[in-house]
Amino acid sequence: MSKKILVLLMVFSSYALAASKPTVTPPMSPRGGALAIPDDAYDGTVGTMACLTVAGPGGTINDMNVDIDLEHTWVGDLVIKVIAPDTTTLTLQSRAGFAEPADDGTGGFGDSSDYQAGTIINFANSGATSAEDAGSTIPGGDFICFTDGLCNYSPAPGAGPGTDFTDFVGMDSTGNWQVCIGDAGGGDTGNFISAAINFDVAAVLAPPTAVPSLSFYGVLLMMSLLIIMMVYRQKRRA
Ligand SMILES: [Ca+2]
Ligand SMILES: [Ca+2]
Repeated sequence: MSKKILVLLMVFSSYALAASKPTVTPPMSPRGGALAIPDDAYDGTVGTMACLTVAGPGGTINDMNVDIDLEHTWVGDLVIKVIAPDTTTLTLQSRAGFAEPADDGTGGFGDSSDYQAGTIINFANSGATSAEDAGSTIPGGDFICFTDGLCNYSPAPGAGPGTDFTDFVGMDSTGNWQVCIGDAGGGDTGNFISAAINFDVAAVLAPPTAVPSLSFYGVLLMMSLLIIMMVYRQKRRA
């Protein structure tokens, strides 16, 4: 192979490598501040919930999960949701231990276990326990995660919107996300301490720089010219 053709192939290979897209996982999103969860206020609307905002990092979502720190008695009162910037909503937990007929905050009691401050509850598709079963293995008044060691839950929307975190796959993560907690039963109260959304997104690529591009037909044309020149030289020597 001539030196010229070798150089041409090396240039072409470098363009092919530059076009590959890496995948990155950005650092954990910042946590918010503590909020009182309005007692017995939940009616299915976001306006009746305590919400914390988390900024999306940008990039297309491959997967995501949510960490929550809250303190509240009687988990059966609570509805927890994550809401995308375009308002796509996934219900993470809906009144554990109570088969609510509708997502409107009416009826039922559910499980009477508690959430304790400082124990981070993770909601992910890989969660070992359904969020509907939170507290089901411990007596009422004992603490979920702290007492039973069960801190990882898969979403259980119940009568609420959404299926699981695949609802967000392929979506642009840019913008303000909300994590919200509502309380649907009187008497038991608590606070929403912090939330983090852990995004796994495809890398946001920098805008292309002014590198000249070689199209397939351009390469073909250059190689054809090169071959014609080599044949012409051979003929002249002969
Ligand atoms: Ca339920
Ligand atoms: Ca309550």
